[in-house]
Amino acid sequence: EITFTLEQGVGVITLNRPERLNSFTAVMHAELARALDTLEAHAGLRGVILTGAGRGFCAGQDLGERKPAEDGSRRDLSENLEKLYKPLILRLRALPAPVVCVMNGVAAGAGASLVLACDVVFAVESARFIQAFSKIGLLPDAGGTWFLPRLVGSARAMGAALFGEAVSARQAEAWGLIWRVVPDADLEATLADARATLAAGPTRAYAATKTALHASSGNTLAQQFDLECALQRELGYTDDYLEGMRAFAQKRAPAFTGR
Ligand code: LHQ
Repeated sequence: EITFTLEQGVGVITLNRPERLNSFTAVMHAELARALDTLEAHAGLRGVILTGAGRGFCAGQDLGERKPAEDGSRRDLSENLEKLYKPLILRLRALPAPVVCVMNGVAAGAGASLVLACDVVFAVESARFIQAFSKIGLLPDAGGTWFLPRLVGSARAMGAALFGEAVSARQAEAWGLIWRVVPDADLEATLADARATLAAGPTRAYAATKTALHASSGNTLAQQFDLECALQRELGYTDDYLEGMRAFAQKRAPAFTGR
């Protein structure tokens, strides 16, 4: 239910259940977990791209798979969240390389949370976000209540979460929910560019940047300085820093190796 490639250090995960707008099933979660095993074990990892097949990115939990039993009995939803969604989101956040989402269409429910867990998000103009949870009597999960207020502030987070109206890609860009909107026709080119950028990037600097930016919301300014010092000290010894400085002096583009 996904396709996964890993070339030149860049993993590309494509959610691939287009007839159900790539909504999450237990099988899809298992396949994603296996892809993450591979990515985590790859010493030369330089980035990951997440996208979807067809007209949707991800419509959240497959509601067919999680519906209440026919006899009306209730069920514990936390198990699914704890065992499947929590490791997925935390593992993506912890990867020592950028995770770029190329959002090819609508993201709803936990699908929207998945987008927001990525480090950089490009979205095609026709894409939209739907905090679909309230429509089925739930709260935003899979990290949604953590990501939303941090990205757009509590007023917008509340409005989007409570009323569940679609937020267009343009609106999402204007709010700072995503990095950039691209024309629908540029989907493939955006993916190819992201792939090339990640494959040629200063991967250790990227990883340190990701670590520091993610840590900032829980740190004081003084603690963040300490973290920057520790990370910059390490980067000062990398091949890529040496190469970056040489390239600057020689007025040429750097050829980073990710080391
Ligand atoms: C779907 C789905 C879907 C199955 C579209 N499942 N088939 C929840 C519970 C348990 C524990 C953990 O956490 C969660 C977290 C969650 O993610 S809750 C939120 C779940 N997601 C939703 O409520 C979104 C449901 N989908 C929609 O509202 C719409 O499909 C959107 C607005 C995403 C797209 O609308 P349209 O572009 O009009 O497409 P469509 O509705 O016609 O969908 C196309 C097909 O995909 C359709 O099937 P059909 O056989 O009629 O062609 C849908 O039934 C199916 N589909 N989402 N989540």
